[in-house]
Amino acid sequence: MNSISLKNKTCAVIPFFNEENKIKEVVNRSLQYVDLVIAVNDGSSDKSENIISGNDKVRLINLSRNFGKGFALKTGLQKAVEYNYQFAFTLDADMQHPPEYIPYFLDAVKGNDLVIGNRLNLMSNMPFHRKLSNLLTSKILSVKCKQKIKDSQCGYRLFRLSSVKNILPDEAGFEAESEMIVRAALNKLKIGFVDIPSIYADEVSKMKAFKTIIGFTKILLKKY
Ligand SMILES: Nc1nc2c(ncn2[C@@H]2O[C@H](COP(=O)(O)OP(=O)(O)OP(=O)(O)O)[C@@H](O)[C@H]2O)c(=O)[nH]1
Ligand SMILES: [Mg+2]
Repeated sequence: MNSISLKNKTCAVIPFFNEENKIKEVVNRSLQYVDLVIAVNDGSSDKSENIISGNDKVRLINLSRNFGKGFALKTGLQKAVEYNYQFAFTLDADMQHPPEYIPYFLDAVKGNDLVIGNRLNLMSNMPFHRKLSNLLTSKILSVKCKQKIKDSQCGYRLFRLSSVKNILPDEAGFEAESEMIVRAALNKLKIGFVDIPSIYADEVSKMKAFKTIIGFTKILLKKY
């Protein structure tokens, strides 16, 4: 086992795909709050791989090709479990998830197994089509999970790693984030939420609407 593992509690898993403009800032700002960043490069074809390098505080995992955000998240979370961390954050690498909110998540994890960022109370900066898709998918997943899921698509999350094993996703794409919520509800994990702002700047969304709708439908129909 890695020598850094046993003395530390909290790490951040940051999957990234072609984020050369933002990845360094996300990693450095996260390191103000966590003991280790596990950065998962999902087959980026830009310069992002060369922009961050592995060291005592950063584990860089280079996947052999682009597998999808879900697969990269699962790889990073499994690594966090292997390193014996107690908690793992997941943050997007496009700077939409300000690491400065990490302390609020750590507060909210008391009594919860999973804490999810909720952007839907502070939506003024969110593009209209994103407001619509986030509200709709959150309503649908709330019905599926038989509990209020305030923001089902937010990737800013805090996982209690002792209970993460049963909720790791099978799906490789963006739909994995919905799948983990369904699995958490089925496994009776406690899910909490923390209000965070919606941040949209110059980043270009990598989400493909058709593929995402198909993926989400698959999560709803899947046998668990
Ligand atoms: N590992 C991995 N990450 C990805 C992939 N595509 C996107 N991402 C990352 O997932 C995060 C979210 O991607 P976005 O395209 O911004 O999707 P989103 O934030 O859900 O959607 P927007 O609201 O449009 O920004 C970013 O940090 C991306 O780098 C991928 O194929 N693999
Ligand atoms: Mg984004």
